[in-house]
Amino acid sequence: MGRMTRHRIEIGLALAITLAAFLFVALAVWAEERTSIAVSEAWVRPTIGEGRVTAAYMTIQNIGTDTDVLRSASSPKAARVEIHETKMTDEGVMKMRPVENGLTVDRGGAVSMKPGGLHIMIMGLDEKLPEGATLPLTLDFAKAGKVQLTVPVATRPAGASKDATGDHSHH
Ligand SMILES: [Cu+2]
Repeated sequence: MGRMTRHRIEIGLALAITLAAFLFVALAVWAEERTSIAVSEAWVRPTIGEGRVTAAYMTIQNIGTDTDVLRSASSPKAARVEIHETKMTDEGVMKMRPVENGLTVDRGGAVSMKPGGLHIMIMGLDEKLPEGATLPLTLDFAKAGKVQLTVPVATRPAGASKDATGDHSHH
């Protein structure tokens, strides 16, 4: 009798594991289908002194089937988040301004945000951002919807050494 019970438990357990495996695969496929945006090498600069302003950089890849537009960004830790572009004016002065009508990421393409160029401007932070901390950031795309990120606070991208040897963003 005791042996029978154990056997049943084992069968039950095997079924549960199988079911869990099926669910896991189903969820993974579901997530796969919905993912059309891949963000890599995201980093945000530490704040300086009592400053509560900083900028975040990253590479946004569109691995979906349609062109998408990054419409806005937000963070629960910041009052305002804007998509900015730094450009040299005719007078030779570096100036940054908000990107009008969102940032287009072509199908199969990538947009690289780097110091001196495109960046995500973070204003009105709740607190200092020391190196080693993280910042929650949400990107809102026209097609892909909201993409949640946890961005490490650092003075350079985590995969910085990769940039020196080659560039994976060209296609
Ligand atoms: Cu800016």
